[in-house]
Amino acid sequence: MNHHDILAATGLSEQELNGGTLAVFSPIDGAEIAKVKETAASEMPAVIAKSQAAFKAWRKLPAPRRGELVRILGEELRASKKELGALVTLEAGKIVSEGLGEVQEMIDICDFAVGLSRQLYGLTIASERPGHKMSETWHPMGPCGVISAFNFPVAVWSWNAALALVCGDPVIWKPSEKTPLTAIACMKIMDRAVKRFGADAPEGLVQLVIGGAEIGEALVASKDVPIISATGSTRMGGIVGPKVMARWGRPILELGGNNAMIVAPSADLDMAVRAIVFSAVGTAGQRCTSLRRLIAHHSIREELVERLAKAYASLPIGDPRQSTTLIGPLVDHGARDRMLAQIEKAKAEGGKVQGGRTVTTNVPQGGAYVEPALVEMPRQTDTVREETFAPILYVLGYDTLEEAIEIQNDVPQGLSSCIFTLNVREAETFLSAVGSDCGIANVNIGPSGAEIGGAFGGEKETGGGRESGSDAWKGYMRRQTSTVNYSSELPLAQGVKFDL
Ligand code: UN1
Repeated sequence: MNHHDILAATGLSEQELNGGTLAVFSPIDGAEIAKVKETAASEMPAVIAKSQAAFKAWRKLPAPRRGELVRILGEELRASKKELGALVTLEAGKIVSEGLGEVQEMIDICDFAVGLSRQLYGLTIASERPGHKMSETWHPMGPCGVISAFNFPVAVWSWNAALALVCGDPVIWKPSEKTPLTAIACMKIMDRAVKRFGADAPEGLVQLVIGGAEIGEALVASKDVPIISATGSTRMGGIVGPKVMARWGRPILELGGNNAMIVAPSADLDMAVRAIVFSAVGTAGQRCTSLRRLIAHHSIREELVERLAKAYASLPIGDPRQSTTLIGPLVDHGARDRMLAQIEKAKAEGGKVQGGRTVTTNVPQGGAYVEPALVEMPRQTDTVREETFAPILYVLGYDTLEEAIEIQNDVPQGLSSCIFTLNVREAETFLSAVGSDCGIANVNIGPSGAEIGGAFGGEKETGGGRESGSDAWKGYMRRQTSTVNYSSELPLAQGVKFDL
């Protein structure tokens, strides 16, 4: 499908596509595909006020009823999967299968949230006082601002929106300026769901704001937006997090990763090679979970690098719309320049580079296509410790598992990690308190491509937030501890006596 057909299939109107000033480019060939309307900073107070008004109504609806809206959203996403997936390909440059996979991730979180809407469990706690009952209840928190990145332009919004909605919170979404079209398309799908759901959905329950830093800033600064869920660079999170906390809001941060795989002597190398290639070059290395560091035991390092170099040499790079392509373009030329610059820095630190060159033949002209790079490093240098959003895989060696874990943890980020081993002692040590320090730690699976059922996020400069599955929903609600006295006495806790 050409650009025009992909856009036409989404049903976006001429006004939505070309009614504004923010130019949108396709990473496929750098072509301008739209000029969308930006939200003015002066409109933000009204947007936030609307969200607060929506909160007053939405929080009163029983959670299972709120879940019904998310159930319908899941249905609408199923019906639009192909068109939305294709738009992700057009606007973010993902290969077809990954574009569709992203929409599937949205459907999955909707299913998860529908079930959750009949749970949102609290606790009962044994009280030390006779005739007393102690319990814990979860209540809606208020508007949730969602700041999302270009690389998962729709799924990350849905992780937040599906949970926030069942938890009773309205949503204000600020997508990346690079991917507003997929956001507009999601809003159309959301609007269809709201219409089917009926009058119980207050106006302004889910709103989209498009624009740059000043739009995000309005959300970050407002006391009326108690939750800010931000996904993106550590630099961005370092600004957003403290500002939200300074006004007593709750940040949920999902920032940079520098994900590693340890390959032990016993590893199934066939499986490891496949896992490495998918996680290092899939999405052109532009997932926050992409594999960036390979820590291979000295006894197998050389063989592994040889096998990887061979696999890398045959990878189909090109137009992400073609079903045979595995590596599409980087998001833009700036991303490619940063990749090339990092490779030069690594070289200066003693790195031995294979691949990593610009590709201009058999690819659409105008896009930023690159060969993925394999960079063997003498040690973990400063450049290796930085996250570069591109397909660069640094290879390091180790002798003992202890050393491997030390290298794995010796970076500022703490998102995802994994070990390939058939040795249960090694696997369990890696997952133990003295093992990986990351939010995600896998065995015989690469670091990327997590399912929605688990909590997603990581430690250190990754920001500490958790989104998606498990009990991440608690981040979208406020906790209330209640003690009820149904006796006719008034005993005090801790045995305190205060007789009048
Ligand atoms: C991201 O890159 O921001 O685990 C999210 C994964 C995907 C989500 C990535 N399920 O790779």
